Amino acid sequence: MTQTTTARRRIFSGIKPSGHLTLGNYLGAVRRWVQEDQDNADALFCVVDLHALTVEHDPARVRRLTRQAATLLLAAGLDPERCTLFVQSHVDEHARLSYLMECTATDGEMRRMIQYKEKAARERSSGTSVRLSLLTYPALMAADILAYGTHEVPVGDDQTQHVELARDLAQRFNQRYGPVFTVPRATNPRISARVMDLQDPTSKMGKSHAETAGIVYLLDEPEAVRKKIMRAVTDSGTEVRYDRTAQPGVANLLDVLASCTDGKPEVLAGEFTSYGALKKATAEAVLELLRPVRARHAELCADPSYVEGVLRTGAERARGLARPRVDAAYAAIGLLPPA
Ligand code: AQP
Repeated sequence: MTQTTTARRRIFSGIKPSGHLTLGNYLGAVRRWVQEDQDNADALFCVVDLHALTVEHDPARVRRLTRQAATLLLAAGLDPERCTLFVQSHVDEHARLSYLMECTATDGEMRRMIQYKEKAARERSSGTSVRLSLLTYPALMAADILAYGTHEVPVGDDQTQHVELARDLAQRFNQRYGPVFTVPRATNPRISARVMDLQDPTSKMGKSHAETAGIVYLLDEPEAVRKKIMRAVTDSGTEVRYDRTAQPGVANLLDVLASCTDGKPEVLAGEFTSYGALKKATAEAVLELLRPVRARHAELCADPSYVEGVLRTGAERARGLARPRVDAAYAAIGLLPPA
C-alpha cells in the first residue's frame, strides 16, 4: 500500500449476480460509483458472487451473470485505471474473514435483518428450504467491507441495515480484541435510493423477483423498456403530484425521471398534466440514460479477454490489500499464526 492510498478515503461496494442488473441497481448504486466514487476515493467494486449462492440457483447461470455484471459495470463507466474491479470468490480473504464475523455477531442480530425475513418468507412460500447462508450472509458482507479498511459504502437504501451491522461488528471486534478494523458508514444517493417495482410501487425493484413486468433491466431492448414504463401502475386520480404515500406509483416515476435528468421530483410534478405524458417522458429519459451503457456492453462482449484481464488484475490488488488486515484479525482473535 503506498503512502497516497493509505491517506485516501476508501470506498467498497458490491453487486450480487442473482439476476440481470436493473434500473434500481443502476440509479441506486452503480451510477454514483461511476460518476463520483471512482474519482474521489480509493474505490473497490466487487461482483459478490458468493452472495448469489444463498438462494436456489443454477451454477451455469451464476457464472454467466457474474461475467455479465462485471462487463456491465465496465460498460457503465467503471475505469480499471481509476478503481479496482474484481470478483469476490477470486479473493479468499472474504470467506476467511466471514467466519470471524460469524464469531462476533449474534444470531438475534442476523434474524432481525429485513432482507433475511423477506427472502426467507419468499423461499418458504415457494416450498424451498431456507439456506443457512441466507441468515449468515450479512456476516460475509461485513467481511467484504471490513477486509479493506473501508470508510464508506455507497449503497441503495435496502442495504443500509447490513452496513450498519458491519459497523457494529467492527466496533465490537475492536473493543474485544484490539483495533483492527476501520468503522465504515453507508452513504445513499439523494434520490432513487429505492427504485420501486413498476407493477407494485410499494415493493422494491429487485433483480431476482419472479414477476418481471415491473422491472427494467439494463439490457432490456428499448421497446421492452418503453412498454414496461408505459404500463406502470399509477394511482387513482389524474393529478400528477409528488406524494410517496398517497401516490406511490406516480412518485416512483417522478423519482426515476428526476434521477435520470438530475431534476427535482417535486418540481417535475408541476410540468405534467397527465400520467401518460409523465410515463412517456420517463421512458425517454431512461432510454437516453441506458443507450450508451448498452452500446458499450455490446462492444465489451466482443472482447471477453479484456474483461478477464481487468478482473485478474483487480483480484490481485484486492488480495494484497485484504491479506494483512485479515491476518491481523486472525492473530487478534487468538488464532496461532502458521510458523
Ligand atoms: N430498487 C433499488 N433501488 C435502489 N437501489 C437498489 N439496489 C438494489 N435494488 C435497488 C442497490 O444496488 C446495489 C447492488 O444490490 P445487490 O446486488 O447487492 O442486491 P440487492 O440489494 O439485494 O438488490 P436486488 O437487485 O434486489 O437483488 P436481489 O433481488 O437478488 O435481492 C446495492 O447498493 C443495492 O442497495
